[in-house]
Amino acid sequence: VNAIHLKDYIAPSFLVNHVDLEFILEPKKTIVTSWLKLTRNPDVGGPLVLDGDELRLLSIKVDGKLLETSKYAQDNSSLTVDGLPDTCVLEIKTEIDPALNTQLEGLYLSGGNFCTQCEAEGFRRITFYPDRPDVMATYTVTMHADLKSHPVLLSNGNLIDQGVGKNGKHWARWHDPFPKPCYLFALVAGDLACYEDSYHSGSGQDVALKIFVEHGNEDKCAYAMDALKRSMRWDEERFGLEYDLSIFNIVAVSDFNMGAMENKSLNIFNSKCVLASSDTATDLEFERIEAIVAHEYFHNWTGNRVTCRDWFQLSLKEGLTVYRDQEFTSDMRSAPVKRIQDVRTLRARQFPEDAGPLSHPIRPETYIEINNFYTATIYEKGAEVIRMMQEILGRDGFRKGVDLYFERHDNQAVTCEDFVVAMEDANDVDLKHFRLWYSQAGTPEVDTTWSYDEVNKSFTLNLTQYTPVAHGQEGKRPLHIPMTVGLVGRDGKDLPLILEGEEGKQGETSKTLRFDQEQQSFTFISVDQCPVPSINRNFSSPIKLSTTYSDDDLRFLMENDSDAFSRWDASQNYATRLVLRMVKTIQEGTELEYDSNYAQALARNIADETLDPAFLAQMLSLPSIDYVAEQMQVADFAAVDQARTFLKAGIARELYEQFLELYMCGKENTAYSPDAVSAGKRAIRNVALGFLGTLKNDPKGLDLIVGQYEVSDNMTDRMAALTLLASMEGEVGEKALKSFEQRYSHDTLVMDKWFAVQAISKIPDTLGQVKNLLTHPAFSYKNPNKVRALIGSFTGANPAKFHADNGEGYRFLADSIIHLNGINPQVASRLLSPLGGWRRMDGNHQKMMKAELQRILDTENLSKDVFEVASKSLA
Ligand code: BAL
Ligand code: ZN
Repeated sequence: VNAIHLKDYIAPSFLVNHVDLEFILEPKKTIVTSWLKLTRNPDVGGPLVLDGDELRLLSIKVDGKLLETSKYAQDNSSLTVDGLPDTCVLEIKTEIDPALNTQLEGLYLSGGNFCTQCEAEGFRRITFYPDRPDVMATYTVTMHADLKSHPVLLSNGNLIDQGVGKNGKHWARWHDPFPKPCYLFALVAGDLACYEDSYHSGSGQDVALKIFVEHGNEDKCAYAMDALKRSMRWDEERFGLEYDLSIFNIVAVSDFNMGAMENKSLNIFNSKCVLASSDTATDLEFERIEAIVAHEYFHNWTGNRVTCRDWFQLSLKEGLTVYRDQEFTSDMRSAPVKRIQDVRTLRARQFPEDAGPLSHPIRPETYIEINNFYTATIYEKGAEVIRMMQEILGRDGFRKGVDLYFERHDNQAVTCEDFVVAMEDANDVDLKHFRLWYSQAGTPEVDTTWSYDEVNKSFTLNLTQYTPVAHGQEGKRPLHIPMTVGLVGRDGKDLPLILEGEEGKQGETSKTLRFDQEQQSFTFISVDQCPVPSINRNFSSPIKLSTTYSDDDLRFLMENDSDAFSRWDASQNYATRLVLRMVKTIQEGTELEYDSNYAQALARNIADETLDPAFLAQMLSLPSIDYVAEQMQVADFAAVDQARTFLKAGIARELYEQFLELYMCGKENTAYSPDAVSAGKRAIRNVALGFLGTLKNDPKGLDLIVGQYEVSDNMTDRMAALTLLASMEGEVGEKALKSFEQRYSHDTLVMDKWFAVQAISKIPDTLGQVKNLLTHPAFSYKNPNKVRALIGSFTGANPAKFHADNGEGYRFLADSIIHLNGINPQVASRLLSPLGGWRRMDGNHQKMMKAELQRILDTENLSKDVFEVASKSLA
């Protein structure tokens, strides 16, 4: 298996000026003809090499003349044509079988409809082509299909012609005037309903907006459409970026590897990320739909108009676009709550990745299968790196940099370096040291100590940074870390900050320090009392912070920090500390003791009526089992689960009345609305219900949960209750699950939730239940959503069960991956990561996990996707 290296990049030998494509669409036999207008790249010699995967070549012509077989050579991944003139039209006819395509890359069928997924390298499964993002061309696409079964025919750009043909066929021709790489090509042919609206841009252009869905789902499109219109407006206002065509289409399909895809003017979405109604989607799903619709729309500029030179630059478009969608959500909803959610995700997914065998920088240097690099590092850490630049340059400086980036690079395929240079040039700054974030993997660990000088009234903060050796990368260097700090005085208010050497400056209350050496001290002067420092406010840098806070300091910050993120983080920090102390007690075999100080600090937050309910819900949410276990040298998931449950029940007992009151007072009589304020109120009520639900033998709590399940008028509340019930043994849980199944058996997306809730259940034999569900008629290995809901939820979101001492969880995951390898390698490989965490387990668990990884590697016909992740995990 060959690895591909960034250092080997060479420009393409031929450029494609224009592509004409014709599709004769039949499920089992689709004929694709392409006419490529080629020009030799004057800088590069060599033959034309086209990529191709599982294609049947029918014929090749050059300028209309059939090419003799001696003039080209084909192997199972490429077609090489030598001796071409410097400019010519190459005509290639191929045959493909969309019905057989279970990988869901290239052209495939979902529910009888044709659709495509070409990023990263799916276009080579449609026709022979230089399948690389630095080859950009305009496209004209003609589709022929059966009129009755496939009345809707869509591709990128504008519809320029259409007609009815013979034998019940019809055809349509689309033209996309913007040059694009082939990964942004899309085609849809199917029987779909259309939900329409329109948008009037700031400069007066009208854009027709259409969302295509399976018939019967038209009533679940309104929220996505509204999110789209708000995204379009926001991008004009925040970044001065307007849409550039008069039509924008979204198509929702049930079988999709990713969340969605930003194909030029024809976004294709996993239906999970479009369809929502109060009865079928939770508040978090509404929020996710809003974010993903925005994300794909924002790609029109950051990704499509300016794209990536090669796939090592993936974070150029993904990190930047995630940053943009995060900012959008912050503006639409609560900024602190959004920041907290994003940091939770980063800590849950990216930090472990960066500490594990698949650690890679946001601009990787090598890969075997690019599909394995659509990672939390490329996306979420990539967004953090962009956010740090905005922290360093200020909002206006950052905007100037973005403007210059588009001025220079519109319609080009560029690199991360080009983006950073635009930031530097627009602001006249040097980001030389900052660039290290692009090439150095691993999460920096920052140790802090501090001292207060009573006599000189000065406060000194000492920072030390260290990045652990990550897999395959040694010799880490100190990074340029923008570290935002504040000093909180005894009365809970921020003190003015004046750095030594900056006397005479007006004291701000938050300051971003430039921390760029291994060790650095910062002294603040005129500090008239001993403060508690608030460090890495708003998570100004993606680091792990280690501090010498006392429990009292953490409680103080939990109640006083003016920075909402740091206030929440103090709560997480404190709870993590308590759980870890209890884990030790469990491991030592002594009796657990409950410490009520934490609950009392929470109680004072509950009593603070100025707090936003959505924020309070975050304050009251304990760190996850995974997060706590991540802080241990040797992870002990069972003990963490036990300790966390003990803490949660203790808090529930102590604050019983407060939780009851939160629950009762938050009750609203108005009809469901998915807006952020209403969602925040539901969130706090459901957090309160979750605490009450931990109390065994509390009939009142149980009544509330059962009652909520039965009477709620929305999926958020119903699902919150069902989640609690599904973890209860016996009739009460079974009854609720049965009723849910009956109620929603017609709705495949809601059934995903039904599978997932059983996979994360705490009942004794969760795995047995999951295995039984594999034979449920609604489950299918061919549908990625189903696989993720059932198998992925068990292996990825139920750590205490997955790591069961008998190794059954590991065996189940390996069996699933081996089976899925032959169906959909991308889905199989993404399921693998829990097994990669073996280094953090005890010897017995390590042995079992490694044996399963080895069993996967020994499988015949292993895909590149699974091979890469399994072999790196074991190495
Ligand atoms: N480009 C793949 C899907 C996304 O990140 O939008
Ligand atoms: Zn994206």
